[in-house]
Amino acid sequence: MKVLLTQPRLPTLYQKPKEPPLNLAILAAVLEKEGFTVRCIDMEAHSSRGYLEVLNEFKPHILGLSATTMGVLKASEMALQAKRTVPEIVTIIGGYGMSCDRDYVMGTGHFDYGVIGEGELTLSELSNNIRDGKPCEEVKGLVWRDDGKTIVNEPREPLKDLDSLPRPNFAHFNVHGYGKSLPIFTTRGCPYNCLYCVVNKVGVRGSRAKSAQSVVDEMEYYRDRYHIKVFSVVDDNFSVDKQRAHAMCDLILKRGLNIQFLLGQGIRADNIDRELFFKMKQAGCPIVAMGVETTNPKTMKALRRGIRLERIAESIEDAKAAGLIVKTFNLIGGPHEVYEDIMNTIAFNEEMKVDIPGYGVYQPLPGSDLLEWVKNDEHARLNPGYDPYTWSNPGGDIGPGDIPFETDYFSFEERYKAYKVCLASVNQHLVKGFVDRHLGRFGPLLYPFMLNRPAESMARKLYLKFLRGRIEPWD
Ligand code: B12
Ligand code: SF4
Repeated sequence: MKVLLTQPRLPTLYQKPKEPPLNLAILAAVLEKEGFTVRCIDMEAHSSRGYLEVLNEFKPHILGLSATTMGVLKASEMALQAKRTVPEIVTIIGGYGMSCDRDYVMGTGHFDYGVIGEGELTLSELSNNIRDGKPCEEVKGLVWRDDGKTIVNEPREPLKDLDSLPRPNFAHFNVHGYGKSLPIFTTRGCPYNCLYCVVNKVGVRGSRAKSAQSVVDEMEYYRDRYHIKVFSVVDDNFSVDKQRAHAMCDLILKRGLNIQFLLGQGIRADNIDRELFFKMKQAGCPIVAMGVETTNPKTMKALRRGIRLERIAESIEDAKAAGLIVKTFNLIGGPHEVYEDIMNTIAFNEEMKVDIPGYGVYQPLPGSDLLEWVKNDEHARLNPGYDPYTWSNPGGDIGPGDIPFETDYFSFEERYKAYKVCLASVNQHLVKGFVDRHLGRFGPLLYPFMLNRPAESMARKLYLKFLRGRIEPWD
């Protein structure tokens, strides 16, 4: 039986994907182990004609689509196209979009089944049942339609032993056509519960980890098979278990792997210490990202982050002392926050000499507690034009109408203004960082020539080009 796995293309910040998709690679490996003939097509890297060609030529019995919230509508179009091309095809949707809002997704009408949470076991059981002509009512983690109604089966327990999974199969992709790195997961889930985060919608709250040995074996395999030496860790919380993180670094060093691993997706600033930063740097980690999000203690509390700014500052200092490039995530306009707080956040990043400060607006995504907060707080209101299913930020920029919500104390206009100030500060910051790093003590002499709008944006472009592929595959 033939299965086609795919994900839609979206106009996002990222012009071209830098890495083949891990979600499709792991699902492909699981299905292959069960004896299915699998093909993958990553629409981020192919034209829609390519998709139709594959449908016509491969004629899959099952189509598995992966989508984030922003990808659901495109995925639905693709499911419809598939049904028109191969009428008997069974369409299955999985990923964050489905896990966060099953009614909306199943309501689009072109998916036969939806999978909530981790997909490996559910997709494999469902595909086996389809192949063997067995019913699907008992398959845990599955959502399906019956007579126009959405039926939700019993949830599936999260996988306990991540080491039992097969190695993701990247042979389905032109690995070298993407970039210089491959994505890898070493843990799943997160024990925290931040207001704006949907990570625990896939799986349950808490963290599970692969053993150090299995992670390092995987890296070694990819290095030998594809000559890939850079791995981006997509974990939500890489160092929840510090001992395991140490063991992983020790093993990389012991085997003399000579690889790099990037923690650009972020680690919790309080799940790490100076010793681990130094060890990570020694084992080949050049960059680490940490969430700052806000400098206002009341907002920090409302976001349920369970961390203080002082602790974040301490970790930034430790990471810098270890020689790591530090990137931060900062958000604009959380509960209680006003315009001046954002200026403080910029100042904090500058004082801490953060190498790559990143700023974004909050997205009250379906399924998130933030959306409930916006809907229920008497001082907050959603932008009537905001639709999470069509929201995108092509080129990494958003317009004044793209701010998802406002509060009485921080209006849409002020939020947009703050966003622009943040972006300008990032440009200045990157220019200064570049000049300081590469031109040493003579660098500051160049500030008067470089710190103006056109020079800054040119320098930012050059700087990001320089970084790309070296330390951060998707910045
Ligand atoms: C790497 C990554 C990216 C990469 C690559 C994404 C890709 N699809 O190839 C890049 C940088 C391109 C990217 C871009 C974006 N991302 Co992103 N990304 C991630 C990240 C860190 C890891 C994804 C991953 O590979 N996980 C490992 C795999 C194995 O897990 P998984 O994808 O969840 O898949 C499992 C299940 O979901 C399920 N499943 C998934 N697909 C399918 C399909 C079927 C048929 C079945 C049965 C099951 C199934 O089974 C899988 C195995 O268990 C996640 C956060 C995270 N830790 O997961 C955010 C995350 C997915 N991204 C997110 C967002 C918002 C974006 C952007 C919109 C950012 C932007 N502003 O531009 C874009 C949109 C991209 C798109 N095409 O939709 C959000 C999604 C939120 C949501 N509600 O949808 C997340 C959750 C981050 C967050 N905390 O908010 N992203
Ligand atoms: S710590 Fe990070 S991954 Fe965990 S809930 Fe908070 S934002 Fe999400």
